[in-house]
Amino acid sequence: MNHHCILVGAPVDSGQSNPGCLMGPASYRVAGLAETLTDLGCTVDDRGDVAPRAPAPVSSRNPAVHHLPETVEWTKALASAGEAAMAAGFPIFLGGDHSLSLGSVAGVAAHARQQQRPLFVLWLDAHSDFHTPMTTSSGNLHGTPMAYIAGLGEFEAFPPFPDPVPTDRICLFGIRSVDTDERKALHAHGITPVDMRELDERGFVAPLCGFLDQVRAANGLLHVSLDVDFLDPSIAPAVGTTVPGGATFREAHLVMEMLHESQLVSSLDLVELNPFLDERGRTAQLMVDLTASLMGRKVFDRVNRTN
Ligand code: 6HN
Ligand code: MN
Ligand code: MN
Ligand code: MN
Repeated sequence: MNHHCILVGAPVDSGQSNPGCLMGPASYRVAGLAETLTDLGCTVDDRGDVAPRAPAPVSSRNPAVHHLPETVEWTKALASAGEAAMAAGFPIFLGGDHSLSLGSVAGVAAHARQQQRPLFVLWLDAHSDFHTPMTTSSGNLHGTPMAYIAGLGEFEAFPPFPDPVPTDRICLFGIRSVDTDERKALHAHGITPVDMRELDERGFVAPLCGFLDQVRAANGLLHVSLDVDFLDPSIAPAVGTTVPGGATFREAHLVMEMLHESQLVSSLDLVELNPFLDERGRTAQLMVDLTASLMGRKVFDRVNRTN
């Protein structure tokens, strides 16, 4: 794992309808993300917030879709910022709603292609985000990045995804809200999310280890996209799309600690934080603490771990 962290602010608010995610990057900075990483021995390069170009007048054939031009420009700007950051270190994208991953993962994928390394994606989320602009009924484009990354479906004015990630390199983890059209598409493409039912039954360790083994065997790069709503709303209220029954405090930290021990993660999105909905900064603080666990913070150095 690269310990030169590149912070890429992505104050994207166009992919959903609950204003406030644009304050996300500022909230992470106030919560001390850079200082926390520095304390862990990382070096930190905060590149500030990405600024997209003025949107061109493009419209969707689906009348429900809103802010398509803005989201397309964010995608382009974040793809180039992301590719540059990958070349320099370990990018952490500070969202911003989840539509930012249309761009962040595009940049990461372009870098992976250049390095001739297979890219894997771990999607920690209540939702599968597997709509396309054609199938979304909410019109919220934050519900689409996973299909874009997999290269599936029509994405209208968006640039073609650089190097689509095959479905067997994608792990949707923590899922507990899937729309009808998403379910059909997931079935059609043979994707079985690791949903909360499976995690209840098998625990978090075995499914995650299985996926990490795949990444290791392929010498892959691993992008992790952490949506605030992966977490249970009782510990992470600052998100517009809360779904009950999410990961607990310890389950979420365990995932991050295991990711750290794997040494496989090469980039990270922190998405969907809406500071306007937070309670005394507790969700922002939790997201910073989870990032710290991913970067190696622990209470005790364990030796001889077997899994
Ligand atoms: N997220 N499936 C719902 C929709 O509006 O398409 C919710 C999407 C949530 C998006 O998790 O980033
Ligand atoms: Mn999401
Ligand atoms: Mn979500
Ligand atoms: Mn480390």
